[in-house]
Amino acid sequence: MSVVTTERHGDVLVIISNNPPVNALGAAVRGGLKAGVEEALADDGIKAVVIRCDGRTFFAGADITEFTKAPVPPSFPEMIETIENSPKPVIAAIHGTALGGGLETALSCHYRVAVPSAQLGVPEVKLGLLPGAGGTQRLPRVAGIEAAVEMCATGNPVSAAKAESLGLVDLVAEEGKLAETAIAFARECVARGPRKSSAMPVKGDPAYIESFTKANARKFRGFDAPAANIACVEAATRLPFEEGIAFERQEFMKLMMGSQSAAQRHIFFSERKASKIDDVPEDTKLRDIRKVGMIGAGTMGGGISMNFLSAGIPVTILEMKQEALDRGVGLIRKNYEATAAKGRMKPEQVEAAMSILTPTLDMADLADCDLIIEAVFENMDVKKEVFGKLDAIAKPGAILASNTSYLDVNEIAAATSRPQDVLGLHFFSPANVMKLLEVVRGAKTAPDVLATAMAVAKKIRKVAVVAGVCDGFIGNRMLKPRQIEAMKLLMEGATPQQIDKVHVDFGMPMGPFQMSDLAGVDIGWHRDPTRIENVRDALCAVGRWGQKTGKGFYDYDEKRNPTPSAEVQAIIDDFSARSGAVKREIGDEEIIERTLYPMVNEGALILEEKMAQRASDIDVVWVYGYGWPVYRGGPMFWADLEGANKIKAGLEKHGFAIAPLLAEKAASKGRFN
Ligand code: T1G
Repeated sequence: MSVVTTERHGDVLVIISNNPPVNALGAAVRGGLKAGVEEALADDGIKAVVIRCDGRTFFAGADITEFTKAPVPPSFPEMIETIENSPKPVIAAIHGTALGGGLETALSCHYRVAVPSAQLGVPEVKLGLLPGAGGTQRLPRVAGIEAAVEMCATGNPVSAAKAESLGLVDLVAEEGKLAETAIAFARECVARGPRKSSAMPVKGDPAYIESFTKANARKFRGFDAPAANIACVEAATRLPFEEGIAFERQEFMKLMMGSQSAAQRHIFFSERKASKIDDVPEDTKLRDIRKVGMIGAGTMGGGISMNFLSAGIPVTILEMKQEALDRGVGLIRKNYEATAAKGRMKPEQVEAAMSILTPTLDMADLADCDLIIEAVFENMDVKKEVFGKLDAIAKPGAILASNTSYLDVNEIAAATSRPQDVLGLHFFSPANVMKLLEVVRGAKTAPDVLATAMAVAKKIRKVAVVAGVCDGFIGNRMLKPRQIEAMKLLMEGATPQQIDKVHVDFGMPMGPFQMSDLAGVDIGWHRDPTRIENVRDALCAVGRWGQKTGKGFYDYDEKRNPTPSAEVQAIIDDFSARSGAVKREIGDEEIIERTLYPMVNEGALILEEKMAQRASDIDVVWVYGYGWPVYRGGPMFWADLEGANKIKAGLEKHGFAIAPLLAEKAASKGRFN
């Protein structure tokens, strides 16, 4: 059956796309829309046209999977021109998410009707692209310069109500009455006739573009696409429409041919691929997760709880002492209220979330929970004791999860009589903010438990990646060689600020030492200030525990701005002298070779040991868990661009043992992804 059909409703022809899952505008859909409009023009009995979609959403954009294939006509411009040049009014009926080429198709229509729940946006910038079907030229004419530059450069959608206020939507229909409302509205438009967006004057103040660009310079640092989007909108303010379209096309092709868009599209699909478990059928029956138990109301326990509360899932939170419990519950409320103060949450939503949080000091209150997560002190004996007790209390079939960041989940599971119900759920701090969730699969974790965990992750809006049981799972395991080498480079003459700058210039949000100060230099420290065996011990011994004490590898002012410390440099120099290391000038390239290449090497080992299902999963972990620049696609995608042979040579130069899989890729000029 054709993905696009037409229905005649009196003098209105309705063109319907049915191309699940998101009505992507692949060639068949474009062809169907063009043919539908031509059918309407050839029929004198038809006075107006409605374009709508079956399924969950209006067109969600071009079919991204087509980008790497030979183009199939009709092209977007051909389809868009057919619609816009129709002498009979064409109305877009929008529900779900009208995104990218979908919104551009709606903009080529003469009028737009949407239901209140609809979202309209041009998220191409998130794929390293820009709206390449006239969006950057029509939006400034229909919605105004301010909205256009914000929508194009950030990729954030607007609601139907906002769209109506902008003039992007002409009528908001009642939920469930979109089709009939659009048909009736189409009839009203017959007398008004077609209204071409491209013929409208650009509205708004071009000066806004410069202020917007300045205000977002930091956020767009390193990305190519935001600037290109802004340039296209700016072109619309001074060029005739057709010249603006030509400029847009030129800028679109530049981005499409660049590595950043390939990287960002890689992450788009990799994020979705990560949710699939290769050896667990997609139709595996899931366990019902209606109530969650949280053991530990500290920073992690509170943050983890918020994810479930925000998704409307009740949480019973357990602490040992009333004071700790009260502090934890208070911190959850404080975090919600801070979000509400920024306008990102309504006060009633805060109360709704808090109303389904049940604090307790009695583990027996977790007996009816379907999923119980522990976030207690990171010590194996403590965790085994907790799971032993849980085993006696939790109902049969409850999923028992540890939030451990590196401990052996199999050993924890062995402390229970139900290892098949045990796995790791490694949240990243702050747990209510960071998107990444490493789902750690124990040797005995049941397939339905794993599948349920992945489904719950999606429900609480996390990006989940399955990891095997090894020290540090995926992310922290790759972080380790980077931190070790960074410390060695200090002994050989590099400074913390030099190493951090190389990483920040690469696109990371911070370097190894800034990260250490943020997380806490004292993590894993033996806490004996008289035992000083390395730089870290020496820093901790003098209270340099990181940002939380106002000083770590750097000194911090009240706004937590870092400045290099002479005291730290003296400590480094002292250990360097004692280590016998020969101090020398160290170049940035060597820092990359000795801190990023070993991560790729570790990633290759992770793949060989099947601690990750696929290289793209490793990329997702680093983009969502550590801020690896999405325009570089993750460590393994970046390694493919660098070339395995270049990475192997760089590692050999510095005496690293080469992972067999990396050696294999180098020899065969193969790629990880
Ligand atoms: N093309 C192809 N496949 C797509 C797709 C697209 N545009 N969007 C989604 N999918 C697949 C996705 O891979 C997944 O596949 C399934 O649909 C469900 O998606 C010319 C150049 C619409 C908000 O950037 O933001 O138009 O894993 O899991 O969470 O100017 O999908 O099931 O096999 O994400 O409900 C611009 C991208 C394209 C929108 C729905 N459009 N999509 O989210 O489901 S470029 C976008 C999304 C463009 C023009 C330019 C989301 C969604 P599978 P999902 P969801």
